[in-house]
Formats: sequence, C-alpha cells, structure tokens
Amino acid sequence: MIFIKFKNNIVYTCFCTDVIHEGHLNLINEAKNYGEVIVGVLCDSEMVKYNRFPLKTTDERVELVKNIPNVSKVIIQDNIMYDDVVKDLHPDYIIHGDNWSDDAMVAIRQNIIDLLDEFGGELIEIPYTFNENVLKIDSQMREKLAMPELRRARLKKLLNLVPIVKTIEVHSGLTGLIAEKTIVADDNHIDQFEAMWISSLCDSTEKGKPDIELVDMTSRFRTINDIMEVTTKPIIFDGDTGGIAEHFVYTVRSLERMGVSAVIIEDKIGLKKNSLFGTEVKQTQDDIEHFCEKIRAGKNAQLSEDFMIIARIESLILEQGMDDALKRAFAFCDAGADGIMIHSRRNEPDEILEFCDKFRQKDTETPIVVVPSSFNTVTEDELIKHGVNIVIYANQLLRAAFPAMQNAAKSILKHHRAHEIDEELLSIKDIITLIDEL
Ligand code: SPV
Ligand code: MG
Repeated sequence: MIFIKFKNNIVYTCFCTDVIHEGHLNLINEAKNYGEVIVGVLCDSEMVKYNRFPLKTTDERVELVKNIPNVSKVIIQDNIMYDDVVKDLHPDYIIHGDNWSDDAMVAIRQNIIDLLDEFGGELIEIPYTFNENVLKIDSQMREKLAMPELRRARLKKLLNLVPIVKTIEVHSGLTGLIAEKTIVADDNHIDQFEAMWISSLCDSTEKGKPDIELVDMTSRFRTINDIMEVTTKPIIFDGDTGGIAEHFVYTVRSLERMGVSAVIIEDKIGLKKNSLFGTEVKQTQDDIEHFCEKIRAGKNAQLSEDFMIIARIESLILEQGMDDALKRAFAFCDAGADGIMIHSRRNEPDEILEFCDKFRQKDTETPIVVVPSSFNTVTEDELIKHGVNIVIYANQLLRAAFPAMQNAAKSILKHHRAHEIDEELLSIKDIITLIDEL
C-alpha cells in the first residue's frame, strides 16, 4: 500500500491497557504512516465501565505510552465515547484494531464513524494481533486482578472512582460469570456491574435451605471460592449477624485472606430471619453497645488496611423508628464501622432517603449502602443525590432463574418431550462454549 504522508495529519488512537505488547506497537507503527500520532489513555473511571479495573494508575499508564517510539503526544481520554476527543483534536484518522467483538466495541465503533462523518476524518482498522504472546499477557492481567491482595483493595478504590458502586447478587460460579461479563452498550452509554454481593438469602435458597444462618461458614466460604475462581470483581459478603464476637474475628481473618473486600453484619441477635419478613416473624435487635463490641473486635482482628466491616441497621425493618436508626448509625461508626447499610422493606424509598439525608448532615464521609429490593422504583441517580455510595441488587439473579427453570420443568412434563421449551433456552452451542477453557 502506498501512503501519502501529510505532515500535519493527526492520527489518533486510544489505549486502555496496563501493558504494552506487540499488538500496540504494530498499531503505532501503522499509525505513523498516516501522520503525527496522538494516543489517548482512557481514564480509570471509564476503564472500569468498559474494560476492566486498571492495575496501574493513570499516570503510570501515561508514562508507559509516552515511551513508545513514534508517539508524539499523550492525552487522557475522559470518556469511552470519542465525542470530546474528535471535537478537540479534529483527527484526520482514528486507528483501531479490528477486534470489535462485543456490544460495547460495536457501540464505540459506531460512535467513531458517526463523529468522523460529521467532523471529517477516516477510521482505519488494522488486523488485531492475536498471537499466543498477546493472549498470554491478556490472561495474566486477568489472573492478577483476581489475586486476593489486589481484589480486596478494589472496593475502596471504586468508592473514590465511581458515583455509586453497582453491586449484583451472585451465588455460584455461573452467576459470578454473569456479574463479571454482562455489559450493556448503546449510543453513548456503556456500563457494567462493579462489585458482587454474596447474599445469605440466595446462598441459602440455592441450597434449598432457609435464610437463618443455617448454612455454615465453611459452606459459605466454598461459595465464595467458586465465585472467585472465575471472576475478578470485588466481593461484598453478607455476614448475617456475624455470630458471636469470638467467632466473628475468625470470619474476618478468613474473608481477608480469601480476598473479600467487605463484610456486612446486621444488628440482630438470636435466631436471625430474613429482613424482608420484617415484624411478621420474631426477630430481635441487638443492643447498641453489644453490637459495637462486635464491630470493635472485628476491626481489631483485621490485618489489612483495605478490608471493610460495614454495619447494617435493622431499625426501620423492625419498626423502631428513624431516631433509633440514626443513633445506631453514629454509634456503629464511632465503634469503627467502615460503612453503614440501612435497610427497609417499604415499597417507597422515602424512609431510606430521609435516613441518608439526616445521616449525611452529620457525616459526609462514611459510605452508605442500600438494598432496593422492595423500594425498587428508586433510581441510581436518586440514590447518588442522597449520598448513597453502594447499591446492592441483592436477589434478582436467583429470582430470575427460579421461574425460568420451573417453566422449563413444567413444559417438559406437560408435553412429554423437550421440544416446546427449546426456543426459550440457551442453545446447546452456547452452553457448551459458555465457559472459557484455559
Ligand atoms: C440478603 O440478600 O441475604 C440480604 C438482603 O441480607 S435481604 O434479603 O433484603 O435481607
Ligand atoms: Mg442476608
């Protein structure tokens, strides 16, 4: 191919990587044939939405790119979509590998094409370098993200990076994969979950057991391990009441060692029942000082800086009133809690939002966690406005699976064959290729 190189042509490409491999070098080599090469480094908060959590800081990633021969300038790209970049730089060319494999990539490609149509310029797509070395580097990056030390620290980092940490319930390797890989993309929006919740309700239900702390810790840790084996996102563990303080300290150590980022314990005592029963069943709230002792014991036992113990307040669930909820929140923070979870089973979010507003009047820092299972009309934007930092979608994957499975079982029984249900099911091809092999 013959290139006519115009000195002032600008060629732009964006990197969202922690390692420069031969694929990137090929791309720059090709780019330099078209003009002056400017590289964008995607900022951390957008990396999280689109790709995966960066292992290096933005500055380190900028430095990495600066050192590539033929790169004349490095900028930080603040949005995964190219609108600002194209308006600011007016690149004559945008160059990209041809690996537009998933919905997110397809949306980005369309965004680039639309912008270049409007502002002038051309998209150059070069064959993506898929060789053993590049694939190995990619899988090493994934493995690193799953290492306990790195995974554990990621929840605290996310709290400073995204407006609200979107957390989805997982109860198995398979649901872990859904949390890890599900991504939505449209014209100007790409998103994915940032963290995973290991719910006591779903972990118990999955085993056909009631949610009364009957599934013991050894079994719950196995669930964690199954999920950890196939994911990299941070984990928030539902620790129920935490048990007695003398046991809770061991739980804290084990969770830390495994790489879990946070445990949430609720201020109930005696036989714990699921909060969504509210006052329909007998449930007893712990007294403030006794629960504070448990928090303190956990914080003393903790060895790493980044593990979080989050105190869950059941006052609204047990109809003890707003003042009681707030009094407990401040006491639990004083005892060392790293966050507060406030729960409600009302259909409207009013009391939760009132709590958040009142809590934030006195405490602007401590992360607030909410679980909008009953008050599910509330949006993430509303929660952000009221100072919420983590939203947990606590049981939706399990609730989605149950009716779908029941429906399939009924259809087979009814028709005495599996043909009628088949088109509602994942195809055989998809199921046998769903799990990546090493
Ligand atoms: C869970 O998911 O197990 C929870 C949240 O604790 S709730 O079921 O709403 O109590
Ligand atoms: Mg629970």
